[in-house]
Amino acid sequence: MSLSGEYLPSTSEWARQQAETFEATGGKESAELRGVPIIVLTTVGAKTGGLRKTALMRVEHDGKYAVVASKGGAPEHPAWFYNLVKNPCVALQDGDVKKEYVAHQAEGAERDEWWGYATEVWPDYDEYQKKTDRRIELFVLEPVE
Ligand code: F42
Repeated sequence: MSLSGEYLPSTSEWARQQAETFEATGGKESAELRGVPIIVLTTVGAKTGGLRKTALMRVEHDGKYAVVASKGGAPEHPAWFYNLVKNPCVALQDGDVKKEYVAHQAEGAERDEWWGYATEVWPDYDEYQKKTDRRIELFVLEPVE
């Protein structure tokens, strides 16, 4: 199963730039945010059906990844959150490796475990959560065998 659809660039210039440069250079350029590694997640648009590419912090453990729908603590979820809810089949590029995963929203103990991995990598996630009443959602991505 490989994701198909027309690539629709993000309306956020800085994020679009980082995602496109990262992908085009096989993860060699624009690979970090403040010195912390990023990944690029490709999702299928919940409304457009187009392919959306989103730079996110790299949170990996035992071959699985988490993506955190923080959007800097904004009151609303990022748009890509809705894509994941509707279309859990995604692609994730880490360095020059791009693979397919199936995402699920983490709850309970799993969510606590992965929130720990995420804040180890990017402590600001805790600050973002303090900024908003919205529960910042976390998805765990399992590789498609
Ligand atoms: N954002 C995070 O939430 N978490 C992170 O860990 C994170 C890390 C990060 C690292 C580097 C970097 O450059 C950016 C980083 N960001 C991080 C920001 C991230 O890349 C996104 O810019 C941010 O999360 C906002 O995501 P967004 O999907 O809301 O993007 C906006 C700007 C956007 O592109 N909106 C589009 C638009 O046209 O307004 C719509 C995008 C979309 O997916 N639309 C769907 C569709 O069908 O095409 C519909 C979605 C719906 O509402 O149903």
